[in-house]
Amino acid sequence: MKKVIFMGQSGCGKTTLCQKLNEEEIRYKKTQAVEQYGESIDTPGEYLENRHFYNALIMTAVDAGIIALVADPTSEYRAIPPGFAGVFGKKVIGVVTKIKQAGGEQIKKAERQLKEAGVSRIFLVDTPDGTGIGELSEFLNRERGAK
Ligand SMILES: Nc1nc2c(ncn2[C@@H]2O[C@H](COP(=O)(O)OP(=O)(O)OP(=O)(O)O)[C@@H](O)[C@H]2O)c(=O)[nH]1
Ligand SMILES: [Mg+2]
Repeated sequence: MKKVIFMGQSGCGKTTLCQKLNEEEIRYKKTQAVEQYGESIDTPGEYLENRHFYNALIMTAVDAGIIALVADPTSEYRAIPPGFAGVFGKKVIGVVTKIKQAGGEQIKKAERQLKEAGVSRIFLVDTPDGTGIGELSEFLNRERGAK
């Protein structure tokens, strides 16, 4: 089974995604360290916000088959640098969260950021109510089944 690792700025929705995909109750909890949720790996937002932690992210990603870069369209802060997907040498997808909260322009901007980071495809979700989660989940299950 390939694991998926989620990376993105604090509050972008990584833990919520891990809980939803693992069919757990959604409970807010600030992520302090790398955590496993079934086949998902959750990372603290600080790992992406502080370049000193990039190596920790890259080392943690060794255990994963797929990288998911998560972008919060409601935030002006841009944590994912252009070309970031290239450092992993693995399949990298993008996830835009909070699409029910965000405006159309904000969503477009988040998608642009992910494209500039080099992701191969983008999923639009609103995790708590499940919008877009079925598609993401099916994609991940298919990828995980593949060798
Ligand atoms: N409306 C909406 N709220 C969301 C969504 N995803 C996450 N949230 C909310 O955003 C807040 C932060 O979500 P988390 O999943 O804890 O964020 P995180 O990326 O794990 O943050 P760190 O652990 O700090 O790195 C929580 O209150 C979530 O309920 C979404 O898709 N839509
Ligand atoms: Mg978290």
